[in-house]
Amino acid sequence: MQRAIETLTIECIKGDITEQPDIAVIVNAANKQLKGGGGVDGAIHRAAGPKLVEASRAQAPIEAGEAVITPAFDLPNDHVVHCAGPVYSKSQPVAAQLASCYRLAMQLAEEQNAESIAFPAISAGIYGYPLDEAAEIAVQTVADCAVRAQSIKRVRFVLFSDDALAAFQRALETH
Ligand code: AR6
Repeated sequence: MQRAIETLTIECIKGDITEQPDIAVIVNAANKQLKGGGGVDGAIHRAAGPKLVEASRAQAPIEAGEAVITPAFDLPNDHVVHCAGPVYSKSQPVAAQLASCYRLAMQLAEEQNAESIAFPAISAGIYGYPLDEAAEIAVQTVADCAVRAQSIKRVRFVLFSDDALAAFQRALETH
């Protein structure tokens, strides 16, 4: 499904973020050391080749909620934004860090004059963020960025499971 908010088209699809050749910037759910890992991070590093880890580690470490940008090397995209999402915690307020990942990724993509960006469900895998909460923050933050978006016209959430797709669709429908 997709929705238009201001000049942005925001869409949710089920798929693999390493297979989005029509998208300029893809976003990685990385860790603070930017050294590769499992989940979507592992898939992105495998598809991009070994130069990606050199380029990302050179900018490490980062804090939760921060992001850096590298070339995409062997991926069919121009750039990869690496975000360190927060580890979910009920006792600590980490929503602001998750929102910061989406906001900074949008900003870094704008600085490259990118027309499109694709996000996975940051923090909603190994880092344990409940899907509905993660989806709500993702959609809300991207929609907030729509007012000042200039180069970016398309935002694609690429979800790896039916559950994740359903959560993001609900968040986008009710926004
Ligand atoms: N395309 C799109 N989404 C994917 C893909 C893919 N190829 N593979 C997995 N997902 P996770 P996190 C989904 O665990 O929670 C790594 O080790 C997955 O189903 O990748 O932010 C890093 O190095 C889930 O919905 O990221 C960090 O140490 C979502 O992507 C840590 O995991 C995010 O799951 C980050 O954990």
